[in-house]
Amino acid sequence: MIYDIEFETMPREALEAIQARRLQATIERVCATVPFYQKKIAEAGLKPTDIKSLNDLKRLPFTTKQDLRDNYPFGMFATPMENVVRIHASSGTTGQPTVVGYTARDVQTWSMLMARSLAAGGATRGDMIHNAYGYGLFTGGLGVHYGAERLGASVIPVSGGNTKRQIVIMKDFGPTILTATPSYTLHLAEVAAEMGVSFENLNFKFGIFGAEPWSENMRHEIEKKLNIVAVDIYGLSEVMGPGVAIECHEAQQGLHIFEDHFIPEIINPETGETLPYGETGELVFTSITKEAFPIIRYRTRDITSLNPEPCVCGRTHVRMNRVTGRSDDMLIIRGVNVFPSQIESVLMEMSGVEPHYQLVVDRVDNLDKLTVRVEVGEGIFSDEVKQLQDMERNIEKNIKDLLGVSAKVKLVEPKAIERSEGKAIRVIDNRKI
Ligand code: DLL
Repeated sequence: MIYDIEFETMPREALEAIQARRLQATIERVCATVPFYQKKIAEAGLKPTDIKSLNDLKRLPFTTKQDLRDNYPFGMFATPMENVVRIHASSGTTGQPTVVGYTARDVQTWSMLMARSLAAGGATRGDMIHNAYGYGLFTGGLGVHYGAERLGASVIPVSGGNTKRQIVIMKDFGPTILTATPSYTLHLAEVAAEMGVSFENLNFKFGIFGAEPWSENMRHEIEKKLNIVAVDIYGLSEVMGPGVAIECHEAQQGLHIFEDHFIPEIINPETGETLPYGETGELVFTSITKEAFPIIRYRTRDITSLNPEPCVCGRTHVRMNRVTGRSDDMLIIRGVNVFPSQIESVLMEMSGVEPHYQLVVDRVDNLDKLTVRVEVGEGIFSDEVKQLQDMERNIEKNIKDLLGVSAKVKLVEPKAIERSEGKAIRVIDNRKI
């Protein structure tokens, strides 16, 4: 179902006219209210009135995570605090968190975009949504929650954690849609199995998963284990939260970006040059309707490409391909660039391997050493040592053949890798310490 048929299927020309108008208004606004933008845009030799068309976007300076940190906590807000009704913050695993604010109208816009997203992912008014994204400063829980209510679905605000109780709720309430991170979803599946609950007997039809990179093979694994159709949802606190882009369940092939609210660009991360559709690079967003926390050409660090092909679902908004990783998560192992999701793809191709893994990078004698720890099923772990070793060598060979990087694979017993209730920690890089 398309929630907002007028805007989601708008002809490109009309959409671009709206974007240009909203962009102009946003630039005028930030130059009038945010000293950071005022200064930066003036330094680039521009006046707000110079931004007349979408082509002028490229003339504007980028905004980086560092800029947000420099203006911590509220320096980037474009409205007095009395108009701010909600505050969220990114997790800030590396350095200071980023703090973002919303006016009442921003919360309404976000709810509407989340209602669009949930509908694209298969939800309708009649559905019951089991929302296992964390509630709190993280945008996942409340983002889905408000969208579900806006759509008119019933939402169970279960949040992350208390996993056994979640399974009981699934059994007793019969929710039809699951929203969670892909890694927590796998943990839910595992705990359900331990409790003797089969997803075949639950009511789930669709799952809407995101907040961390996951591979196509992981999607197949989840769809098989949960007996559902799984779609990918993308977003980030700095731009809004979840609901910046979503896959439609009809195609399951790339995420439609809600371009009437956000203008995407792909740039070469080294040169800053804007790349054409189809080329892979860093995703950059400009928000064009936000009031409290507008953001101009924000460098997300997420690596992907844009696909302008028409989609079977009828939406005219451009699609971004699955995010393969963040440029700052990219591991450079003896000069070879590898993303955790590429390793994940190789692992998920192997039979007997479970979707729980961790990459450990060390530097020994000035050489990078990558160890891939991956779980295998109970039956396999109790097999003979020789068989396990053969399997390890086999995976190492596939990683080398497909990604060109040498890794040491260590098969570990079930549950050896810590489970996450939110975003999984996939990489332990001991080189930085
Ligand atoms: O993760 C918002 C969100 C909540 C998205 C729930 C989807 C579902 P942050 O905590 O600010 O916001 O983290 C944003 O997470 O820049 C990406 O690196 C990563 N990310 C988010 N969604 C995806 C996805 C939320 N579908 C950062 N695939 C982003 C890959 C994702 N990475």
